[in-house]
Amino acid sequence: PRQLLPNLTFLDLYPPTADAAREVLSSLSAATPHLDPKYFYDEQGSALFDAITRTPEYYPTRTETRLLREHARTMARTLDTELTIVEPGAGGCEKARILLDQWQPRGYMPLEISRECLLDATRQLAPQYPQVQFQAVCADYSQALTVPTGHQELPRLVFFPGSTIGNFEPVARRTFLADLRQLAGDDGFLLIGADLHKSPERLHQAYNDSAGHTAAFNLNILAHLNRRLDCGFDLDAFEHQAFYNEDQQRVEMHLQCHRDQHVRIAGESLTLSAGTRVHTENSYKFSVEDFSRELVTAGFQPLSCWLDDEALFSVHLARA
Ligand code: AVJ
Repeated sequence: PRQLLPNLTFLDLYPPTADAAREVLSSLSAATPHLDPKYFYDEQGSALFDAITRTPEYYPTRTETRLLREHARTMARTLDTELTIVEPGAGGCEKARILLDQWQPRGYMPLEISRECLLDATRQLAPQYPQVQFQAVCADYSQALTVPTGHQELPRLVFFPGSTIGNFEPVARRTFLADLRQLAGDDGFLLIGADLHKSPERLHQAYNDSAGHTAAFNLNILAHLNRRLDCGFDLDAFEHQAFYNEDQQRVEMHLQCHRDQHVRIAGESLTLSAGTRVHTENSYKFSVEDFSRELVTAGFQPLSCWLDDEALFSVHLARA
């Protein structure tokens, strides 16, 4: 790791471009062409996601933020120990700020795939919390959920807000939650956000905001691949689609292709014909009971769960 500030180290495990190219080629060539949602998040994508979180229609971020603010002290009393916070997919670390303010943890380790975003955020944060040791790790946490370990190890609290867990399909979710349990260690904790079932209309609006930020965010996945892998997608040939899939209890996002696209990825050419739909994201919705059961299955003991008045969103605290 590089020492960037007295209390900030930076470890770069950004995945090699060649690996990304092979992965993208194979997922776009599959029977159901798809892309991993992690490709949404380059510098531009993180900025677009930020814009989404400020739209009136997208309730999750502001609801969860309010829950964290309101209950952080109660959480700290329940935890009753010194901690290091580990946050896979930390983005701009906005939510961690709430915990840093109210908990005074000894360490904070954000893992984030967007290097610019991670560096900007931690360079800002570290001087503001001189008593906290910051270990920034640029990594694709979906590849390997391992983190550097130090000597005097404190119990870890794994922080996984935002209902990012909703991106995983049920089987992958079970594995991932078990990985989070490993990451937490035997004396650790998990603080995780899970978006709740609600009316399809409300969900539809949240993923089809009138300002068009969600559409821009969805299309940016191709812009990102153009910038990073020089694929040559024509963004004008694609259209944003988002809808609630009642059977699967998830919001799906797709990019509908209206014109034949000849692109080049990992040295191979690939044609996406007009009418092809590229599946870019699932966002599963949960009930408190089902989600708590999934935590138990992964080896956690649920401690508390907080909901807003409208029961839009849930925040779960569990121990290993
Ligand atoms: C960051 C994955 C939780 O699923 O709601 C927002 C991403 N996609 N609008 C979500 C997203 C479209 C978001 N997560």
